[in-house]
Amino acid sequence: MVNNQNMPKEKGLDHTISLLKEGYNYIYNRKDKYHSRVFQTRIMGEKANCLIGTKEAELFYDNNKFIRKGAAPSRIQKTLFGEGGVQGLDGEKHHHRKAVFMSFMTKEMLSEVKELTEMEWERAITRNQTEEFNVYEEAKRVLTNVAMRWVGIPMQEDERELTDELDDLFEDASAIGLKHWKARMSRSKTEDWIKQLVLDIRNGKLTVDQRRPLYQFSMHRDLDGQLLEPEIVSVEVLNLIRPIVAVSVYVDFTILASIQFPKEVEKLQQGNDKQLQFFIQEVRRFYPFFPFTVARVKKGFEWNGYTFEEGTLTLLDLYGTNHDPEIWKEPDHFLPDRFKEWNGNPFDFIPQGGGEFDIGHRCAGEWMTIDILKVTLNYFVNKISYEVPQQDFTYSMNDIPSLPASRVILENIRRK
Ligand code: HEM
Ligand code: MYR
Repeated sequence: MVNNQNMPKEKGLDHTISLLKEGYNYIYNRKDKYHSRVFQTRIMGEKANCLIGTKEAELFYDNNKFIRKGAAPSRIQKTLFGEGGVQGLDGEKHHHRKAVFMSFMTKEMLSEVKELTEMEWERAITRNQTEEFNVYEEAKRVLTNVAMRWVGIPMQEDERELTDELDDLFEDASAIGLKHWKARMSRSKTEDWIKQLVLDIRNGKLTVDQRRPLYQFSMHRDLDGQLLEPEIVSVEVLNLIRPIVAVSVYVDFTILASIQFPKEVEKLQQGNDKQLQFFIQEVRRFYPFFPFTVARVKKGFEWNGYTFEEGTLTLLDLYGTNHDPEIWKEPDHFLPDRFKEWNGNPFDFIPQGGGEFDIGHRCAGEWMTIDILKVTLNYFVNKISYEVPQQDFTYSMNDIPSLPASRVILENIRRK
């Protein structure tokens, strides 16, 4: 049997350290080194194929060739994703579970997210009594409140403490040592708390809005007609709350972009929806956030002369594909108007995954992410004014996820 005869291989026993060192650029750097968009390396003690590019993304999202079962590293499941959730399902089971997520992404429920987001920014500005306004920290508080209300969890006025647990799940997703353990503890704590709500809803002790995800997941039945385990409901509800809070990372980069590219901000002053959309799309293309996604080869196959062996872990480079010069002119320039020309190809612009929503693993919350960011950008550009003190806006390419060093500090905020 041909054994990866043509696929370039990185020599050595393990390259996890290089992956951590080079971070978002690891796969991209080797594309240039090997002059190939497909190569093999070894990560966390096992063989791993790496892919980057449009055709390669199309291959990765072919459900006949790749599956998700057993793909995400266990430490990522113990922190970021949780165990037993939609990310690790395949085939009919995945389709059935994913449909629940997609059923929340209606025009009406997305409008509610937009209204909640603007309302929470108003509250954040009102409660801020200090000179300094830390955009990232405020965004996490704003979006925790948005997430709780939208998901349908009975809540206090302001869920400040909860923010501190939820951010551990994504800020320390790739951390090692103490931070990793803290993230695991935060996951157990938040899962237990939601599990109790599920039990209370099921035995009639707690009444919640039936249209909303907490109730819908609590009452959802699997393909065999059984209610989901309360633990699984908890994981799926957190699969909504956690990423809504994580949009704060993009909020921070959005406000950073508005400071760094003032010429582009001039185009936003009428609150024109299309221009806001182009700006947000470029933020999601340009700044580093979710580095790559993972799957396993379902059954051995040949592609472009390369052999993909059954079971092999496979990484698709999301950040790198969004910076691929074969797809994007001047990929390292921030140019929102490039999206005027973009044809909507589901495999070339993939900050939140590619392919289809319903039968693939593309991010269920992509439209919501764009909506939250558009409302936020419009609010900061057109509804408030502020000063920007000297600070350190640099961000690292090997912290995953990355953030501007100063988190973006604003001063003297007032309504326009
Ligand atoms: C999946 C990124 C926000 C819910 C994903 C995937 C990525 C991603 C890369 C995996 C794609 C794949 O493996 O093929 C992001 C980023 C976000 C974000 C960078 C910005 C914060 C959201 C929001 C929600 C959400 C706001 C929900 C309200 C999900 C779910 C999945 C997912 C449920 C699993 C889909 C599946 O396995 O079928 N996201 N996402 N995400 N995302 Fe997001
Ligand atoms: C979410 O909470 O689902 C959305 C944003 C989280 C980004 C965290 C980035 C860490 C990704 C680590 C690599 C994942 C490999 C499967």
